[in-house]
Amino acid sequence: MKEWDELLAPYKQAVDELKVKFKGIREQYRHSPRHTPIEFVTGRVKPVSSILQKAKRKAIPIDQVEGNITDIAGIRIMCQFVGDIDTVVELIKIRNDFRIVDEIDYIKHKKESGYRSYHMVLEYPVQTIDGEHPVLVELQIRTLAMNFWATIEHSLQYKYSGQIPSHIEARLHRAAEAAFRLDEEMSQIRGEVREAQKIISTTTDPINKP
Ligand code: 0O2
Repeated sequence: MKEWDELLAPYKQAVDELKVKFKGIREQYRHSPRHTPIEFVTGRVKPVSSILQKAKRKAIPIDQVEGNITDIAGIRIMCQFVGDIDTVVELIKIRNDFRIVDEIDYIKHKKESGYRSYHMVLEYPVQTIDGEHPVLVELQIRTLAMNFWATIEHSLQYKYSGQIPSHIEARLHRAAEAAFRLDEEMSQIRGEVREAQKIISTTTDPINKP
């Protein structure tokens, strides 16, 4: 079996390249009068300890993690509004620099924990000195409110080693619903928010100043 550094190198390259590409989409919107559906982009390669834990939990032999663990490379795209998620999904679907191999809508079908996000698994061709090396990348698209909830819940999962006490779990469920209501409320006043943001960007951006 390859050394971890060697195995993870193309995943790191995929994350670096995709971050540049998705940030590029955001920049293109910034230079157009249209609202940008992408607020910010993050990415990471899963730490070896987490890969080993997941492989153990899913009974995947270590030499078969590639192809069986789909989130070794992960990209997260955060959006202001729920409707922006559909726009990002459409933007992803018209691209031809990767292939979509799986799609899971955890927004329409939230997870039992209360987790919401739109997941896609991409097969991304990394160009290496030995030729093309396709790797799987998990793309998570979510609103800022969904991201806030998922980040907090993730740290609690970590703190309690996956066994969150039931009274905290119940509060997390209520918090997930509150985050969803916040997204719904914001969507209702989306037009107002966008107009305000347009005014701010034209008065604070020196390029657009008269
Ligand atoms: P990390 O630290 O985010 O990298 P699973 O069996 O559910 O663990 P699976 O079947 O590979 O994972 O896919 P799934 O359900 O799409 O989950 C993959 C990732 O989605 C997780 O990665 C999380 O990032 C996110 N996610 C899924 N469910 C939840 C949830 O209930 N709460 C939070 N906070 N995030 C979730 P990892 O492996 O947890 O690691």
